[in-house]
Amino acid sequence: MMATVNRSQSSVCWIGASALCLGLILLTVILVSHNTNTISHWDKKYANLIYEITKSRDELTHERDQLKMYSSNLAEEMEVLQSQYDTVAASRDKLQEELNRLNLNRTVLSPDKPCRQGWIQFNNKCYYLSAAKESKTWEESRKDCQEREADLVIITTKAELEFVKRSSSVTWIGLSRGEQQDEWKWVDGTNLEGEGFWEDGEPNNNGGIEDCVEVARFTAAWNDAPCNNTFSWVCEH
Ligand code: MMA
Ligand code: CA
Repeated sequence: MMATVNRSQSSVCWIGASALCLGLILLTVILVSHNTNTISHWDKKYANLIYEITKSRDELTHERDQLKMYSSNLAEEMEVLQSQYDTVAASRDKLQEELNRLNLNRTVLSPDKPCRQGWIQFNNKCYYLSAAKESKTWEESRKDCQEREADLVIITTKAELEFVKRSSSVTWIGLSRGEQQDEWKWVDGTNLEGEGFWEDGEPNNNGGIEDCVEVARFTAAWNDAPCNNTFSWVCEH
């Protein structure tokens, strides 16, 4: 009886121990497989992430290269536009000048304001004095006056000569050599009558090339000088 009890007791013990062992083994298997699953899950996640990031980087690189190309195209276009702008601006300035000139001619003249804008009245005539920094040959000066619907000044009185004299420079007047060596002709085709207002010793035709007449800056008297010299000038109308 005692032996039977002992045997069945040890059997129960064995079964319990086996179950415990089996349980432990199962637990280990579950834990290990779970761990393996977790690792491969993260690996996949990272691989995906790396794939996505690489794709984004490649796309951005492509976009950057395209933007670089656009930017260099734009720079080229800008250069073209800039040069077109310069051309247009230059022609605008020219037109503005032309407009100013036309407006000057359009100015309504009246007995109390007989001279155009930019012209000076002196004893019932209107005079244009060239700008201080400008200088031209005698012919160019005359052409400038004619473009202003006037001509180089014809001097008839000492007072007019004083008025025409420029303090800062030599001034062309509308007198030049005629057909004869000692003949002097005004721009209106008339010959110089009388003595005129020559400087002492003038006209001397220095070097044989002095066919045009200027007013010296200090003396307010005439001198014959080479027509190709460039001086200030005074127009009259
Ligand atoms: C001198 C004098 C003039 C002449 C000029 C030319 C400075 O004046 O001889 O008669 O016209 O020289 O430069
Ligand atoms: Ca001279």
